[in-house]
Amino acid sequence: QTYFSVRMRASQNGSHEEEGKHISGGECMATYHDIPKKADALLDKALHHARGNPDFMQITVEKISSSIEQTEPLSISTHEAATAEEGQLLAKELLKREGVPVEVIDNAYKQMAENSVIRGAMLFDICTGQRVDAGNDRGIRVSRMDWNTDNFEKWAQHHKLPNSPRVQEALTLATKVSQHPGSVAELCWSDDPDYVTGYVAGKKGGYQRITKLKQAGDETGCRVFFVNGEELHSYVHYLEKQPMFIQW
Ligand code: PML
Repeated sequence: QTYFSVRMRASQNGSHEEEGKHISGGECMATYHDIPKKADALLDKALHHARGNPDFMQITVEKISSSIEQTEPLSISTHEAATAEEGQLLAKELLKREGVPVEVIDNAYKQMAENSVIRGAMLFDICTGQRVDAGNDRGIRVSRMDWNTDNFEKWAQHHKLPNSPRVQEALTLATKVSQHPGSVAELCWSDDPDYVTGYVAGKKGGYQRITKLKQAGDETGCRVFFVNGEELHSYVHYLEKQPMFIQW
């Protein structure tokens, strides 16, 4: 079976050349037959985003020639946080438990405060504490992963969780990232001003949701990967190019 990577990005005041204000992005993989349906779902996501109406939208469809890996989703847990401060304290604690040194966590938060609008993920090396991706506002975009929706819905029902495409996407990404031996932990919360739940993901604790990591109305999101002394080129190649299906 041949699959295609289908991805979307949407922005305001953007173009092919200019990035503009990031509104939305999305990833999936489709058979030739399913390309229209999957592309339409991504377009729908771009058109109905709480960050605003995009005026530039791009859908890229690309045939996948490497073989597709398959893996089970990370285990999931949810921690209730009454306030964003409480949630952030817990996030730092969970990152420590995954093996990220405190100084490295502190440095990541410092850099986050300095570069608030990064579209992809920032990478930090846990040995040096340094940011190791190109260091610009682009970051690294994880691509070529998907989780069949029927299978996800069964999984969600079994775990008594809402059938949310947002959880489906985030858990798909977190699972792919954590599969790499060099990945230590991920910290993420949405740039959607209406969505305050985020997570810490890692090999020990799985996908650990925290119900409040920021104030409602805040459009600043975060996605950080903590990595362990990896050969960066092959690590980034894995994130961007290795196709992966999640199957429960
Ligand atoms: C996003 O929407 O950009 C990330 C959402 C992360 C949390 C999803 C969840 O588990 O509720």
